[in-house]
Amino acid sequence: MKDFRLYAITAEQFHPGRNLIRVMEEAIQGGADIIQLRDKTSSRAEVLQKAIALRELTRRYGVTFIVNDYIDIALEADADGIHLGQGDISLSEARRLAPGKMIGISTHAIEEALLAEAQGADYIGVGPVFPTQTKTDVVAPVTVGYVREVADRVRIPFVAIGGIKLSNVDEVIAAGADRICAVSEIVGADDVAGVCRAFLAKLERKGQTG
Ligand code: 3NM
Repeated sequence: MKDFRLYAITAEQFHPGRNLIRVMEEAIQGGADIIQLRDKTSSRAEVLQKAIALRELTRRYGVTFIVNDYIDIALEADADGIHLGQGDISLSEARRLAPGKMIGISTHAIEEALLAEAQGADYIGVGPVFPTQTKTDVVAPVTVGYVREVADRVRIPFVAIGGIKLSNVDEVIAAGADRICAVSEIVGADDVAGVCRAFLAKLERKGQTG
């Protein structure tokens, strides 16, 4: 798996009137190094069309491309990987259907994180760290305490997610997160690239101070 630090996820409701591909290109130009297509409202045909366009964009920049939920679309668009929720098909079933693809899974408790690791996930999502309006079906915030526990006990890569803003990311990083995902803070920004650069500067500062 190609490692990553700043994970950006599509959420078109936060940039009405702005083109999806253009917004994600700005995120990449700001340093986002993994892009996920997450679209729970469009038709399958529309999701496929967006996946093909994002595949072309991410390939041009050498950035990892993940599709949420749709394994068939991930395969058809030749994405690098798929992202699963706890209610989706199992990791082993996903592996069988999509051999060779990177597989990530959202986790909301340490038991889920350890299970995902034992079952061979390539990475896990850890969240929602803070309250979020972006994902409506999530459990209560897991808090930075869960980030710290995962940092201590899980050896596979993890990405902290949920309500993460430039204003609160420092405490997430201090809790042990080396990889961050922010959705509304990135795609809803006036200066998408600038917000990405600011997140990366904070992550890099941590790297320098140990
Ligand atoms: N997954 P924002 S929270 C897509 O906890 C997603 O698994 C989550 O959006 C999880 O950065 C979330 O706008 C939404 O709060 C994060």
